[in-house]
Amino acid sequence: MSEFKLIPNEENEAATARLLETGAKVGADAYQFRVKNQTPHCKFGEQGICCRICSMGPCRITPKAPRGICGCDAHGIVGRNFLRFVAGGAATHSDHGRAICETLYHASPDGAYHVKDPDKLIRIAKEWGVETEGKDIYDLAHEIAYLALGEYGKVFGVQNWLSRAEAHTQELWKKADIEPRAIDREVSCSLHMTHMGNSSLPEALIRQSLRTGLADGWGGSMAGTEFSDVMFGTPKPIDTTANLGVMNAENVNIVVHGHDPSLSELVCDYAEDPEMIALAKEQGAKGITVSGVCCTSNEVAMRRGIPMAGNFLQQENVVLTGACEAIVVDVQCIFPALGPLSKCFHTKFITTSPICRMPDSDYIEFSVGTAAEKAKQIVKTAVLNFKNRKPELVHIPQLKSKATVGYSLEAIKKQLDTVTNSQVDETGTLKPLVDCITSGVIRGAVAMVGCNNPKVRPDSAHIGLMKKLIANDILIVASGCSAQAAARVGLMDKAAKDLCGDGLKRVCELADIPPVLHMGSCVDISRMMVLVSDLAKDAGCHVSQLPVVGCAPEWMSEKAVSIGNYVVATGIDTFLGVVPQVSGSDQVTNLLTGGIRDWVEAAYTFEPDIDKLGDEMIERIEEKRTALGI
Ligand code: MSK
Repeated sequence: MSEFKLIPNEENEAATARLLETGAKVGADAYQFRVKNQTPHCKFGEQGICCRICSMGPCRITPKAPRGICGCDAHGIVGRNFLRFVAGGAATHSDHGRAICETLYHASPDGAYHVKDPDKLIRIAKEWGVETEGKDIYDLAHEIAYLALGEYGKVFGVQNWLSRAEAHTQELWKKADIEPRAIDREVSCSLHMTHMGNSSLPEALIRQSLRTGLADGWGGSMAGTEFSDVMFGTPKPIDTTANLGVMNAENVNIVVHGHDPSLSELVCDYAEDPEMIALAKEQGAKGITVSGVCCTSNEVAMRRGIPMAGNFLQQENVVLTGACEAIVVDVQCIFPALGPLSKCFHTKFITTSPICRMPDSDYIEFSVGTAAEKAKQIVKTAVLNFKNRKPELVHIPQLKSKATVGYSLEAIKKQLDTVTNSQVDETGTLKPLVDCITSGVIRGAVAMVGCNNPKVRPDSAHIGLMKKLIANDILIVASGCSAQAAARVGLMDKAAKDLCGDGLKRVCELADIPPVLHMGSCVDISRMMVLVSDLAKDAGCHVSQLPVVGCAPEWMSEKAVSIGNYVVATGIDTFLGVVPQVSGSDQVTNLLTGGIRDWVEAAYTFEPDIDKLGDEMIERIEEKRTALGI
């Protein structure tokens, strides 16, 4: 019998309940109460059959009113709403990627941002046909950043990174006419297509949804990932800890939250500055602890081992500990509730981006030119706030797990090379993984991604599915809040191999890896796209033939649907535990769950019963193995 134990979800829930008691003392609101006020949800909205695209309406589709005032039916309305949802997600990820490119454009040896992985920069330059010989690395960085920014508005042609895909995938994209052109063009075209009086044909709307998703995954998100690696270092395995117990009652606690590592990297730097630590001691603290929430947390955990306090639905909990001096946010997935909540405590809620302005926050605008000085100001603000803490409100749940994170594609290949002792070139190989899958030691792999959603018991679907999959010898790569769910309970502890089937356990031991590999933040799902493409190349088959599926069991954001679209469009069957708002149209639903298979050789499965969702994923993986004859 295994000795290793995960933190049971009940303990996490008990910790939340205890924190809500503190909240009640100070009159704090929390999402659990707001959910009650918002349910039951509007049925028209849930089914996607409410149209607010022009002001003749809003129009809602009912049996008595099957068409809106313009004559659009349920299928057109649902399809348009879905495409707008995807465009929102693609715009958001891609704008994050653009900000990273701009930061790289301003990197300099004596500035706040540097080129930490010059080899990766040179590899990308060669991939893009840019001469590297004899060039200063910063000149090259600026040249590549400029070209990358051009990908957002390129006049002709398709996204540069598409050439990374397996040849058959590229052919499918061309044939289906879904190769993404300029990133901004796909978002803009989606808004154009869905304007009153344009497309209402489901097939055209879903085709553009896939194309826009691809502009994100193989465009904007990939830029975000690749150039973050160039500036902040390509992640490699590193030990850290996760769950609320990483906050330290004796220290100044700074929590970084959001997505863009440009801010959090510098906050981490200044939190280690001896001047700041001395100041913290003067205030009565023993030191400074930086921890993270959401994908900013993933970014700094992967590169620096900064502990992970929690995922999306933990963001209020970090304030409810009463021990958070500052929650510092950049962009995306930030509850506006943090403003009023922080006011119930001594916590400073510090917003930093013109993209994410919120009431009841202290706004310290962060930009490339002033980054160092603003990061120092933020850390100092947090440190000086320690004295305002109310000791009687401090309660940090003592829950903490060990985690090994930092499995970029490069790191995975390197780890495999170590096992086989093969001397491969700088780009490495996935052949040992192919061998494990072919022999059946590992049955397949699942990319677990996405958010929390109060429609699902927080983290229960992520954790339940991961436990089931690893017990069935299925390797997991995880990102975003799914990765944090795994880390919080211990699934990224190498000792979690004891929860695996015999085959996967053996692989974990040989390769010295945990069974759930942390591949990064939301934008880093682009890493997974290159991973499956390289896997298909090394296996000599198409991506859609691999025993690999994607899953977002608790997703909630527009970004998640954009991700789903590029994952599925890359040939990976994608399983969702929260049904998208498309059930009002059987035509759109049938396209997404079946029809698109004719274009991209993959489709969605929507299944809110998490046990069934797990069974269906395993079944799909086994079907693929049978089809391959392995
Ligand atoms: S943070 S998009 S809640 S994964 Fe990337 Fe988590 Fe979803 Fe935000």
